[in-house]
Amino acid sequence: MCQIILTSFCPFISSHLSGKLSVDENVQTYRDLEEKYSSFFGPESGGHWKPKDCLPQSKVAIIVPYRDRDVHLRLFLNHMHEFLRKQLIEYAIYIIEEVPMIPFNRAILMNIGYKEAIKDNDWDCFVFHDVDLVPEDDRNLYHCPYYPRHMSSNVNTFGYVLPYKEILGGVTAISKEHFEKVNGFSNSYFGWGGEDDDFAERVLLHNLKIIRYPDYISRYFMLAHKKDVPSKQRFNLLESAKKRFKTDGLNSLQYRIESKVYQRLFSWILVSFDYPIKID
Ligand code: BGN
Repeated sequence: MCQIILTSFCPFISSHLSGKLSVDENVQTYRDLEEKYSSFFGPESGGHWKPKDCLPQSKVAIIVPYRDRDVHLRLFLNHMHEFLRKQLIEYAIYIIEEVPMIPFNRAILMNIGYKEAIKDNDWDCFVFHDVDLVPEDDRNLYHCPYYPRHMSSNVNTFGYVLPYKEILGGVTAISKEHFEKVNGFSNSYFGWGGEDDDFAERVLLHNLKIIRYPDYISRYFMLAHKKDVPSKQRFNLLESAKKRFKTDGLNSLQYRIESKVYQRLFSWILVSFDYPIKID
């Protein structure tokens, strides 16, 4: 006798949501965190979770560019796994780390995260996420609407005010289709600043809009850290952004995987890449 199992879609707005959240700033050890979440993640699950009793409506890869922010990562993992599970989506957290001693390039790390994540699963949505930002309201749904969404528009360190209209940094959700269409991020921005403005330009050049949640939902708490030194080259690069987007991005990305480990709470990918001898 054949048995038919009918499973329905998870609700778009989960009944587990509670609205405003507090941020737990107690730094736990990895061992304690793994213990805390052991009933949800197997030892090599790579921080990949999906609801058991319903079919998730979104498959979301959370891509986190990373270097040297161990305390932030632990606070981030603790906050995000709780937050994401309640939304009843399928998701995984990818930590894309750069080897030490080479100049930081946030955008290359996010492009690599995208390329590696699509090898694992048919993700339809990508949330590019700074490790020092955590959402303060769980009505901030991590999925991809038609247009790219700037999620972190109201950050405590900016007085919960949008700094400028085209900002697309911090936390950004974009569908697979649109990320491919805009050729991902530029690979050219070494050091701090500008790569997100370049990305915004790509998005707008492709006739896409940047959308946002209302202010009371898109609130984020930035974990404390020293301010990075802005790069000097970012102004020139931004000036040539329009000319570069077709040839500088996913289609020109080159990198080496130094290590890839599916840990319990995240997929960890250590990478290296070439960089110009002289960077201003
Ligand atoms: C902007 C940076 C962004 C950064 C935001 C918020 C530049 C380009 C210079 C024209 N842009 O100033 O990269 O996300 O601040 O910190 O530096």
